[in-house]
Amino acid sequence: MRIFHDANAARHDPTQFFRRGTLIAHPEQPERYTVLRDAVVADGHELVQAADSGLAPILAVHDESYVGFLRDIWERRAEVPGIVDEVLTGHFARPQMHRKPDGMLGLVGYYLADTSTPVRAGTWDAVYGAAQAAIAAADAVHDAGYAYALCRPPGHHAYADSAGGFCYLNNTSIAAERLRQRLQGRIAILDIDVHHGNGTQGIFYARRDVFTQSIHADPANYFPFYAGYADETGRGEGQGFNRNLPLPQGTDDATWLIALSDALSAIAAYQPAALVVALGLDAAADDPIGCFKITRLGFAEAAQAIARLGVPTVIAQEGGYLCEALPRNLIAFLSAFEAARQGK
Ligand code: SP5
Ligand code: ZN
Repeated sequence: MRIFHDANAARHDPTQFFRRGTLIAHPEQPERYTVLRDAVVADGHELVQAADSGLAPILAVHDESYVGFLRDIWERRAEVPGIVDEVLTGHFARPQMHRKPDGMLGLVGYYLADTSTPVRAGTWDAVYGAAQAAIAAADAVHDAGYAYALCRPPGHHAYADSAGGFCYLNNTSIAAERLRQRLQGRIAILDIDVHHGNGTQGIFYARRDVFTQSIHADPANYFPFYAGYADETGRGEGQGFNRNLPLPQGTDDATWLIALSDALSAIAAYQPAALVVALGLDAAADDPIGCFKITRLGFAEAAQAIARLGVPTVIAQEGGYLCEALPRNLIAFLSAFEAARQGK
């Protein structure tokens, strides 16, 4: 399978984040990229540096001033008094506080939704590269039928105008919108990261031309808490085109695969021109921040079932944190997907 990546992925290097009163090591480490890259290369997949398609496909999903903020904030950090190694904020805008300030100090709390998304020296280059990997994979499915985007940092918690949950640009959504424009057809997104794809839901919530579904841990007591419930089904003309399948913490392969099969039936009924799989591997049993018990076999079965839809598919990397199973689960997923497509 072709693996689209950008060599700048490792340049985003968050060190710590503030979790319930304590600073802990940041789980979204550069090694996630190198471990996954080395594993796919060792398994014989073809590594391709993503072409640079510029800002236009990013701006097709994201707010222009938000993207400008992400691109420029490191260079303009002198405007945020006291910043040394990273731009991070302890103040946050809330929905009822709807004034957008002019100054950078206020803007950091307007655009960054939590303390998991610092901006450091290499952040923009990595974030931009991750989006380009998603775009390049979308452009590749025309002839290949499927491709994998090794996106880092991940994207599905990023809304049109905010970063959060380790995410800055919504790579999955950027790929979906790119496919929609290129194919002039309806696009389905299937998010199997253990966390609800709240940014992706938000981006497409009022649209029916992109059908979003997410299978994840019940947000009642799990990140992202404020979205991801089963009664969130879309708005306006998008009513009925968002679907959440929350599952209890501790969910195992059997339960997860039943929910997956339910989601796949809905995709088949929608008859999309293409599919984007938001592939979080943090549903894995030994993931350090996950809460499901998905095994390597579970990921392989999921890949096989998804592949059997026979729809052109972009697989975009979302979460999945450093542990022994991380590279093994990616290889299992990609191999099973490819084998099912090639009728093996
Ligand atoms: C893309 C993605 O998977 N984002 C996840 C964001 C989760 N944010 C909450 C993290 C809580 C981290 N707990 C760390 C425990 C380390 N031992
Ligand atoms: Zn996740």
